[in-house]
Amino acid sequence: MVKQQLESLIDSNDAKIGVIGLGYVGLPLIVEFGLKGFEGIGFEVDAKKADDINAGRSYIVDVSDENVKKCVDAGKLTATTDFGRLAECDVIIICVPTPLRKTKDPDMSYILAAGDEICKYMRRGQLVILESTTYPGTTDEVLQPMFEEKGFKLDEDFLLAFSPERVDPGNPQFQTHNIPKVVGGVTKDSTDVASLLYGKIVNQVHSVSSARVAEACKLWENTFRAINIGMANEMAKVCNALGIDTWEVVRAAATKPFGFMPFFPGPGIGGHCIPLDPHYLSWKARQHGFDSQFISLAEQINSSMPRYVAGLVRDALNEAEKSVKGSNILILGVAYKKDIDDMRESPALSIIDLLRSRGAEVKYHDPFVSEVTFDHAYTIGDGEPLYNEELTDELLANSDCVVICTEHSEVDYSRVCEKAKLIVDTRNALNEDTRNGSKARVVRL
Ligand code: SAJ
Repeated sequence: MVKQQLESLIDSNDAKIGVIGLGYVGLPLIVEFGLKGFEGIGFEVDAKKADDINAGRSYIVDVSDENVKKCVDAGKLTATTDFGRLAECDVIIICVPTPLRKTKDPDMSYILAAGDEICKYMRRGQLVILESTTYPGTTDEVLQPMFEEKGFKLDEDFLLAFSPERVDPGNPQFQTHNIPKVVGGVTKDSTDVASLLYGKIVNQVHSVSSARVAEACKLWENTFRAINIGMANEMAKVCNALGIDTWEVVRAAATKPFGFMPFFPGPGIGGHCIPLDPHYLSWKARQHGFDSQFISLAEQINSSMPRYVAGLVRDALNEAEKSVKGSNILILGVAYKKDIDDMRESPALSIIDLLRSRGAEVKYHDPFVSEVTFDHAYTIGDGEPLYNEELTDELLANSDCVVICTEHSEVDYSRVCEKAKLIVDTRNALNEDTRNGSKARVVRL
């Protein structure tokens, strides 16, 4: 049976590992296998990425050029756009994007494309693992039939499992080797062999009884965050209405040593996980006649935050007898969270759009983001990109309002408070001393 054959190859580190998609999930994964002595082939549709890898260059913040080069030079890593080489692999791990369509429905096109490529070159004796975040049932309802239609039988000819990616880009404490790995096979043989494989590169493998359990686990993790962030945002609105300092409340609640986990209000949620993953779960639940209200309520509250922040700006300018229209507004920090350059789903884009639609002249400063482009989803303005402005004293002094959307560590907030007239702080970036010593009026979420 294929189980024994693969177990033997994995035990001896001779299993050849194929990874489809060398992004922030796939590249760290294939390099981790390479450093542990497995030969890996990375499959990319982007020839430039493949060329970079083969030249020993990394384009992912958590993967060093040194480690890529070490694997390439040792013959443990090759990147290619030739999917025909999938036939050489004993293990194939799919690490492709799972975005949402504009209708908030799952976009499975990348998984289907990867499945099609695997079908073209599949041979007996392969283990296929899906890591892309997706709705429960994808592995056994979508991928399994694709392979069986080619005449392959599960357990006899191939194994199939799901293992959620838990990569947290830029996290200094947790990387591939020390993040527990959940593994669920469509069959027990699949679970056993996939767990044996990951046990070669991670300290802790948590095997579960099915691929669906593993798929649901990942969505639970990130839906948990989306809902709790939504609650923090609603609490900010309540505290604001009651004239209570939101941040002081949540900091006090966080002193509870059990039964509480602090989440913080913000200008909305960005990134490629939290705004999207819950919709994979609610979409699937709806197929079974269940309406997951928590997910839609969290979405409503979280996506209301940009408009709420624009309202804070409007009211703060009004206090200074100014209108939004004609005001110079500086957005401080546009990335979706601090100290990274990722703009995906960043709420700052919506805030810029809303302020521009009310006639404000909007500029931004973000040390990590050189240019902000507005796709068709952001209709206001002439669609021209915005470019990062140098944070000069003059820029601060000429701004009628500075909106802190992302609290990058390297910004000198004391200088911002010294030179600006009005600050709307959506991240509690200004500590009490800075706020109390501020020449600028400070309004907070
Ligand atoms: N946010 C808040 N308030 C909070 C926490 C986050 O407004 O209390 C906002 C952030 O500013 C951001 C969005 O929500 O715009 C998402 O933030 P996040 O901290 O969840 O960061 P992500 O999107 O990078 O989430 C990733 C996820 N990792 C994986 O899916 C493998 C998530 O599961 C991790 O828990 C998270 O990183 C993390 O903890 O850093």
